[in-house]
Parts: sequence; structure tokens; C-alpha cells
Amino acid sequence: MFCKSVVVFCVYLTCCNLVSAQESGATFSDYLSGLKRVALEANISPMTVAQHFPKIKPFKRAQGHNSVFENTNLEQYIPKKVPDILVSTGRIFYQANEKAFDHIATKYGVQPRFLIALWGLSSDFGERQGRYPVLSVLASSAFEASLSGQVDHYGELFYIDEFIAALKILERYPYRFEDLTSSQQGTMGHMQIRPSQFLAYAKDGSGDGHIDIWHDISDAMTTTANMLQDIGWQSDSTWGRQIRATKALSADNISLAVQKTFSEWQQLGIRRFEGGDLPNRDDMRVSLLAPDGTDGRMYLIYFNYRALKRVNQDDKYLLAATYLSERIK
Ligand SMILES: [Ca+2]
Repeated sequence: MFCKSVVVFCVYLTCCNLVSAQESGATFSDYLSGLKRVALEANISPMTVAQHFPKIKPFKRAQGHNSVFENTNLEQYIPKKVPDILVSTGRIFYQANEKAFDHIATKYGVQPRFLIALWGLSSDFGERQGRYPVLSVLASSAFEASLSGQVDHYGELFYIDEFIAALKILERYPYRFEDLTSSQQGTMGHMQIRPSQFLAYAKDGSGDGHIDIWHDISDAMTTTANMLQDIGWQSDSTWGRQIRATKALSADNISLAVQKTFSEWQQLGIRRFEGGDLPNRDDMRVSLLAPDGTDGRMYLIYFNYRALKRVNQDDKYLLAATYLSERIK
């Protein structure tokens, strides 16, 4: 359990992860002092720290921006998240840039419809990227998490790692502080990737010698394709399929940890959504996903869905993305 009573910034550092603790009443400025020390310990140069830390300001996340999606089930969420205009815009962008998307698909083995769906859903095709300084967003998010004592699962450690990654981007690439803009969640550019993902996978897709995931969709999309390829994306496979159950299902079977062949699922009463038998093949092991329980939409998910989970953990979001990918093709 996170202890708040120790001296300000008692720092425990492991592989750039750290646990910090604060006295109650510590300010954002106090917290930044601690982050500065953490950055130096993570081998960020004193010059980078001196150059960028003075520009970091507390960032207050807007409340209620996602309220329209709160407490919605998939039946409500997917049509709201994927209105027809998003589908038609995706088709138009695909047709207008088919050659470029097909080139990325050939090189990285990721079908364009998935990249276009992630683009549409993550930033409304680049229109809603967020224009907040990523260092301010991430430092503030880490500070807020430290106050609430949340360390794991998008807690303080997560945001500090991303903060350090953003500083490394500034050290390795010729960006200015204000060039690194993000959403309120600290995700950046057309495809809304995290700084750590940028460090690992950023690519110059347009071939102009410069990586610009904020203004150049080719760079942004190539970066995400590179990430999915590295995770093991299967170019000859899809993400999964919506299914229906003809018998009551044991709750034990509804887990990504449970993987069975189509035949095994067939025996348990799972059928295609339209009612037909599942594919007659036993060379894949797939899992049952039911975010709204067995009364809601249910899916069999394949390896590529697991790859998408590395990009974004939110099942509802990903199921909206896969739905959009089906509508675009
Ligand atoms: Ca470029």
C-alpha cells in the first residue's frame, strides 16, 4: 500500500519506475522538484531538465468530457462512438489515399481498415488530437495519482514512465517543448500514441527525413503499423467475430485467459451471430469476450484483438474500432 506519511519524495527507483510519496499538502511545485531528480536519475541530461522543466505547468483535466459514454452498454456505446459520418469519412479517406495505405499494409502486414479505424476513433481523423503540452499533462497526471495513492494501472508509475519517455523524445528528436502536444490523457498525434510507444516505434512514413505524428498521417500511421507488426499482427487474419450463445455459459469460460478451438466453442453452444456454425477449423485458439455479460454483445476474439489490447486496453473502445474496421472494408 502506498504510504503518504514519509518524507516528501522518498524515491524508490527500479528500471525507470519509481514510487514516490508525499506529505499531505505538498504542492505541484514540490512534486516537480521530485520529478526533476527522477529525470536526472533516469539519465535525462541536466541541460534538457533545465530547458524544459520551467515550462511545465499544472494541467487540470476537464471534467465530464466522456460523460456521454458513461454507464453505456455496447448496444448504446458503439452507435454513439461510431456514427455513420465516421464510417463515410473513413471510406473517403481510404479511397483518397488507397495507394499510400496499401503500401503501409504491404510493408508492415496490417490491413488498412484497422489503421483507418484506429485513426478515426482515436482522433476523429486528426481533428481531435488535443493540443496540451504533453509534459504538463503527464506531470500533472502523475501528481494527481500520487495524491490519490494510485500507483498501478494508469497510476503514478504509469504517468512517470511516460513523462520520462516524453523527455527522452525531446533529447533524441529536434522538437521544441510546445511541439509535443497531447490529449488530456497524454496520447499524441493522429493515432494518439503514448510517448513510450513513440520511442519504441516512431517511423518516418513520408520519407522526408522527419517524424511528425501530429501533422503527417503517413508518419503516424506507419508508426502504429510498425507497433502492430512488432507485436505480431497477423496479416492474413481478422480480429474476431460477434457470436451468440445457444446454451447457458459457465462464467469460467468468459476470460481472455481461456483459449479454445472453434470446435470446442461449437460444442459449448457458441454459433456465429447470424446463427450458423463456427468456422470448421481447429488451428486457432480463441477466447470469449463479453464486456456486458452474457446478456450483452459477445465475441470470439483472435490473436489480432490481443495485439490491439497492447495499443489500448479498453475493450469497449476496441470493439468500436473493430466495428468501424468492418464497416470500412
Ligand atoms: Ca515524415
